[in-house]
Amino acid sequence: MKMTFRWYGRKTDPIPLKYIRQIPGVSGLMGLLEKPAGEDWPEDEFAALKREVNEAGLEIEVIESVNVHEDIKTGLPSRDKYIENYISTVRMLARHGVKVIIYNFMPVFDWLRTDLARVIPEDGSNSLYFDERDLGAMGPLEIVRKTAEGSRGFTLPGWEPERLALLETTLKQYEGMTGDDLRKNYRYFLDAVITVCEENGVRMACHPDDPAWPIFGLPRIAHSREDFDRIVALHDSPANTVCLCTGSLGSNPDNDIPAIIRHFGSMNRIGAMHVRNVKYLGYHHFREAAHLSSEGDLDLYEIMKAVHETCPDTYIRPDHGRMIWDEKGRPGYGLYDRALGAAYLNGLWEALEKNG
Ligand SMILES: [Mn+2]
Repeated sequence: MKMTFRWYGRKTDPIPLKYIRQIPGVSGLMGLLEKPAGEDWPEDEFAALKREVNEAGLEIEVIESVNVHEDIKTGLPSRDKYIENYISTVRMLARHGVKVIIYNFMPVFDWLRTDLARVIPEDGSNSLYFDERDLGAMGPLEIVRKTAEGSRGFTLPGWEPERLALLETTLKQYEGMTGDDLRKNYRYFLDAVITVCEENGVRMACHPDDPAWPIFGLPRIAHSREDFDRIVALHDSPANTVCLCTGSLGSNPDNDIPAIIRHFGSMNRIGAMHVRNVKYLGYHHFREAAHLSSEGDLDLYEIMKAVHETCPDTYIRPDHGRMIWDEKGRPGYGLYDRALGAAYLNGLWEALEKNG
C-alpha cells in the first residue's frame, strides 16, 4: 500500500507540499492539473509539477481528473479528436512515471452535495452533506442559477454560473440516453485508450458516481458492484480498473464495501482507492464523517483488511475530511482531518501487517 494525498497545485492549494511531506507515512500525491476536459495536457507544465513534487521529497505516480470530454460520453463525431488528446496525455504521463490515472465517466456532473460545510452538532466541526429532499423539484439548471444568485449550499463542481448556457446544451444531448447507450460510448473510449495504457504501463481507474444513485434522470452506470462488473468487462484488461472510493460507493448503504473490495481486489481490478467514512442520516441523506470507524457507518478496519488481503500494493489516499481546528480551505480538502485520516489508516495497516 502506498499512502498518498490529493494536492491541487501551488496556485490554488493553500497547503504547502512540505506539510504533506511531514505527514508520517505519506509517500506521494494523487496529483492533478486543472485542465478543461478534452485538452491535451502540456508536457512542460506536467514536467514542472513533477519536478516541484519530487523536490519536496514526494512521488507523483497517480494522477486524478484527466477528465473525459462530454462529446466522448455522448458519442458525438467530435469524440475522436478528444480521444486522440486523451491518448496523447496518457503517453505523456507515462513518460513521466505515472502509473495510475483516475477519471470518471459520469454524465455532466462530477459529484453533488447540498451543503459543503454542514456543522456537526456533536463537536462543532463541519463536513460535506447531502439531503435529497433539499433538491426538491429543482433541476440542475435551477441549482446552478441558485448558486449564481448567491444562495447558500448548492454546488455543482465544474459548472460555474458563467457556463450555464453550455450546461443547457450538454443536458439536451443526454435526453433519451439510456445506461446501455452510455456503456456503448464508454466501450468505444476504452477500446481506444486501454491498449495504449497496456503498452505504457498505465492503469485507468474509474471513480464511482457520487452519490451512488441516479440523479436528475441522467444515466449513471457506476455505483454498485454489478455496475463495475460491467465496466471492467467492457474491455477486459488489468489496465481497466476501479478507483474504489469508499465514501462514494458507501453513500448507498446497500453497497457492502469490504465485499466489493474483495471482489475487485482478487480480480486485480483495483487501481487506486479513496478512503473515507460516511454517516447515514436517512434515505438519500448523509454527511461525511471522520475516518475512525466509530465516527461513521463504514467499518474502516474491515475495509483495510480487505485491501490487505486482496490488493495490498494499491495506492490509497484519505479522501475528504471534515474542517476542524478552524482551518480555512477547500471543502473536503483541508490538511488537518485528512492528515488524521492518513495516520489512522496507517495505524490500521501496521496492525494488519504485524498480524500477518
Ligand atoms: Mn473519491
